[in-house]
Amino acid sequence: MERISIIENFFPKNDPALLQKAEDNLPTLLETELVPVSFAAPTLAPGETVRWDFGTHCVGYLTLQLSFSGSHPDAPALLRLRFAERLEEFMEDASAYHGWISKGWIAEELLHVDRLPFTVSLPRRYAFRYLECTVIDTSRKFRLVVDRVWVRAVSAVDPTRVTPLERTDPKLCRIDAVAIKTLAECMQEVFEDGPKRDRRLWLGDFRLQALVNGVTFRNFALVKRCLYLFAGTRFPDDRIAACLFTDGEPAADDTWFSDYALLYPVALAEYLALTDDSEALRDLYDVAVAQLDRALAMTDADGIVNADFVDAAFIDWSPGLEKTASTMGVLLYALPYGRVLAQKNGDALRDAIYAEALERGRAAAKTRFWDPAKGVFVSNGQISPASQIWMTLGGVLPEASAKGALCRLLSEPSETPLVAPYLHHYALEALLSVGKTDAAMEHLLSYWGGMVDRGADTFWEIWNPEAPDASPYGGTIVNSYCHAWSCTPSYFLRNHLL
Ligand code: RAM
Repeated sequence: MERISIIENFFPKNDPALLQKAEDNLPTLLETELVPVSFAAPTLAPGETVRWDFGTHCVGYLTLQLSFSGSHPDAPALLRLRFAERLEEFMEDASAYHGWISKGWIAEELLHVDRLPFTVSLPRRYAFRYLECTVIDTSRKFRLVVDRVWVRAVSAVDPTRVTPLERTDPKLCRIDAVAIKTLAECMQEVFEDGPKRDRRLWLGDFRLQALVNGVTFRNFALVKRCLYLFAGTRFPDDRIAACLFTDGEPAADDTWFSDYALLYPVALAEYLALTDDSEALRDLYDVAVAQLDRALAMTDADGIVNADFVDAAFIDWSPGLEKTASTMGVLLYALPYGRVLAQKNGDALRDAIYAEALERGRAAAKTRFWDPAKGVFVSNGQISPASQIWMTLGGVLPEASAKGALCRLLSEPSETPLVAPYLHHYALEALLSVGKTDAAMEHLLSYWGGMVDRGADTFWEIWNPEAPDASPYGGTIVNSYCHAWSCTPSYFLRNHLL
């Protein structure tokens, strides 16, 4: 399911004052030295392989201290290094990957070491727990000795600073710990979506990370930095990009996701609720409401989001998903946050416009999507869990009526099942919004608990228990196994469920 946006001659609109404030909130990364759990300096002949387990997921820079045994080396040592977040990844064959995102994400290196003894520090940052080293060749005269291996691990936060959950089901404690570790690994100079890939600031992921951060690390400077980055480099017409490149000069990607853009005012309102940062309200208000204003301008005569807006929505990686109802739901979900911002900023006119749009939009959505005979929301002929989730979150029906459709669709097999933990987050949020606390807890235990049962140290980018080997990219070798949008169990457990 390719999803590539290329806009010729795309020049983001940069606001130096906003970018400077983002820069002022750049975190200093904490560094920790990590070594494999057990290590006995191996002597390796050509063709031999050794694997090390660092015992925990690491994001950082690898150093190998190498020497030799035998005669003086008369040729380079040629090594292949492979990094894996899960042990299963070593079963993958890089040459068999022909997907639509770059092979450059495959975590492998071919290394020539011309002089021995030598200490090699890799310049690239890796995300992994396991490391494999294969000696492809030395020469007849010598063998390679690995004297020491270590990682300079980096993160903006220290996960041990968050008080672990106690006095509750051990499985829930484990899920919470894995979620916190996932978030910590993704908290670098920005909230990255995944430290293996794409290693950048994605808006949909960011909103969820900020939620979890609010009940764990409470690193609001990093949230502020990211809010300013999104506003500081945007589309020339003020749309907020779906993601930003922040390694180097910040630059908006030429990709716009209509649903992600709507989450910007949501994230800003949530940030302000926790910090009361009046400077941020002043600086970011116009950009935030511009996202809602554009969405409203892209509705049809009935007030339903138009086809262009729907085409630009992400919602989930579920192939074949019809997204009109879901995208409309995101708009209805975001409007009340827009009202909060307008009220905080004394913008009575906008508050009234959003209130009216909300009322009209909910009524239109009910007429367009709700099928009273079937008791479900139908989006252009398709019945999907995603539509039920977002229509529920959009408040289209009163709680009691929305509940049935939502619960049924989440428990029955579907042709368009939820794929990414991102949409599972909103499934949980929807269940809680209609008072289905037990169902939310069950869902959390079975979905995120399912990853824990399969040995997850950090939560994954993609997990569909019905199709465990699925990848939206055309190969699991580029899937990320420490992915920001999957870290929200801690938010639910710490804020709602326990
Ligand atoms: C991928 C990343 C990111 C997500 C987008 C939609 O490239 O996994 O997390 O937000 O897709």
